[in-house]
Amino acid sequence: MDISTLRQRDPDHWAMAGAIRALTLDAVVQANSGHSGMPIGMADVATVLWTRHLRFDPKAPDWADRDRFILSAGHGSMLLYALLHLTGYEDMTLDQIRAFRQWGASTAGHPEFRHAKGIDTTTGPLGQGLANAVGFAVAEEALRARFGAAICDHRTWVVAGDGCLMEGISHEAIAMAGNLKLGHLTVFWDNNDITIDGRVSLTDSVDQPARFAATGWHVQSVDGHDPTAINAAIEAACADDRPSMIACRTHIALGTSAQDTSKGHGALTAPDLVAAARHAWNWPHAPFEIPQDIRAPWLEAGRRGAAARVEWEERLEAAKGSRRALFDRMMSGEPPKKLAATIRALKRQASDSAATVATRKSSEMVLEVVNPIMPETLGGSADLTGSNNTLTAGLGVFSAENRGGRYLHYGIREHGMAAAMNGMALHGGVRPYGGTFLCFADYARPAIRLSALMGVPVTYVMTHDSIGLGEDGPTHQPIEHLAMLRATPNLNVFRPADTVETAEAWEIALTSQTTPSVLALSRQDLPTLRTTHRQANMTARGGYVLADADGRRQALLMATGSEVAIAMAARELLHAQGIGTRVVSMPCWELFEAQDEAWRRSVLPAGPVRVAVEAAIRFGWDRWLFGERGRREKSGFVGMHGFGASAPAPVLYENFGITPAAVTAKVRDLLGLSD
Ligand SMILES: Cc1ncc(C[n+]2csc(CCOP(=O)(O)OP(=O)(O)O)c2C)c(N)n1
Ligand SMILES: [Mg+2]
Repeated sequence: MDISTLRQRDPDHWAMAGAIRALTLDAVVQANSGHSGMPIGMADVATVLWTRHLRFDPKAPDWADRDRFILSAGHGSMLLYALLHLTGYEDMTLDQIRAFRQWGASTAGHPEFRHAKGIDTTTGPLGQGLANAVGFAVAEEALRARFGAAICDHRTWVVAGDGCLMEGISHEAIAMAGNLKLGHLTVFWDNNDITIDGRVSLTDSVDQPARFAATGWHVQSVDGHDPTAINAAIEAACADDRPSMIACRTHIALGTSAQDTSKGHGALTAPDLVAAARHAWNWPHAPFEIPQDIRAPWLEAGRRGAAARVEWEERLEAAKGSRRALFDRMMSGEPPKKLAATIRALKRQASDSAATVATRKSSEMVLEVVNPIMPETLGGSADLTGSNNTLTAGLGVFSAENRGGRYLHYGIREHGMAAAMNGMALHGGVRPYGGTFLCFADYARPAIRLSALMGVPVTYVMTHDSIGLGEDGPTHQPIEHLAMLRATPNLNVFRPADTVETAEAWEIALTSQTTPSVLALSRQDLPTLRTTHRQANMTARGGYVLADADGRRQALLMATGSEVAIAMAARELLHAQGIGTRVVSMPCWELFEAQDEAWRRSVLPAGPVRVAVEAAIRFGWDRWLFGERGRREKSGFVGMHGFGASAPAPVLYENFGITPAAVTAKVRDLLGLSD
């Protein structure tokens, strides 16, 4: 690639793109780490998009109807930071760019949601941003269907690298987008033929344009350094009603001695390389200096969207009362006021009827009353609708033909579903929930982690939560999954024992603003244990006394979900033997941990022997088997010690020794009583 030809082809464009390249080089040199090559290679595409097409207003960065720009190739974070700075986002100061990758700076190694305005999602784990974008585009379509194009009509743009497209999640994402005909979604593929280990051909010979075309996308290929061609491709993408992929042939680390090599991927810091690159780019300015005549058109680009934003505000202002109020409430993420009363009514009814019901069914009962009063919910399942009980009457199916539908058939794509739900939640205005089997949390794990890291209120409906699912056997029986999920910071893992706790867990999930939730739900029927109605949401306490000891308290049983009933039966047996036993239901460890110590001590007082009962591995239970401040209580665990097996559930519980009799024996043993 002859740099001087590029420089002369469109000098004004070249200078503006040069500002991105120079800021990238300077920030990486300053940090002595980072990724120089990708922003340098994609600077031309980004310049054309941000100066001519992207609908945004740095003065109103939260504008609901703005376009979303997703840097799926998150290692190229300086591309985004440079764009935000150049176009005038107030919190993306030059000082922040100078502090690239340093403690406390908003300019983290990879873009992090909430660090600065204009960072619409956290990226870095390759492929996630691309799949988030599917969710953004779904949310946009859903809100447009509800509120009309006058209120919601924007686009989602993605920059994806070779890595994003190689990751398996990309296939789930593009297949969903193609099937759903998400025409407001455009992906720029940074087709530079380089990854860390070398040329892409080392590992991959996929015909990417053909792959996208095969999944229903509109596909174009352009020279990624030709602003005219890029512009024409963007216009064609906007004119097509399919999602668009623009393969941008680019040169990683363009104009440096590392160009077109994997060396160009990482931090370019060698002084001679840096000096030579600046010379080749014709960028004589001091580090971090953007001359006024180059900054001015960038700031002008940043002002392009202001008029559209003001017009949009006027249209929103003109929208009639209740519609306007609903839009505002949905965008705020606040649940409707009616939610609390609705949940309470269901709890009362569940306590009164005291039915025996699987908690996956309880969850459906909750959704049946919640979905009609929360038009923001977007439900779905990864092809397990009838098992996850996630579809309620009247939701309608979201599809290419029906944007008003509120249920997504995600297909067998747990990872894509989870990442898309992140995108929906990040977009705002919708509240996603999606189902699969708890065991397949593994397939969704990278995106669940990002829900937690970003703090977005996605709800994972994960049924078939133990060996209690029975005959499907050990491949389907989660054993270590609760521990994995509980180990994840900022994730509420609920394992409710009955319909009442399920309703309470849903209430917390649906009111959460910054914490995602997992609902671990049983396949098998469970008795109602909360038979006396209590207004208070006891699940919000994380753990509470379900039934106290008769007489002197000698034993304390802790359990979750389906095993709470086993603990209650053990309590009966122990009481018959004169052993006073308290049962503590612990539907959410994270919320229990968040209570003050006084609450935890009152629920789990020192003294009695402790036994935890859960049809999963012990990992993590020691936190509760020990007393507060590490005091050792006499304690034991009744649960799983290895993988499950294929057999009817009662047979499994019997053979794996998770029974009232086994709990009783454990307590007696701890008390030093012989059988
Ligand atoms: C899931 C995941 N795996 C591995 C990495 C580490 N990683 C960061 S960038 C990269 C190479 C990506 O290649 P490409 O997308 O072509 O980026 P380019 O080298 O062109 O900038 C890898 C393997 C990652 N960030 N995420
Ligand atoms: Mg590459």
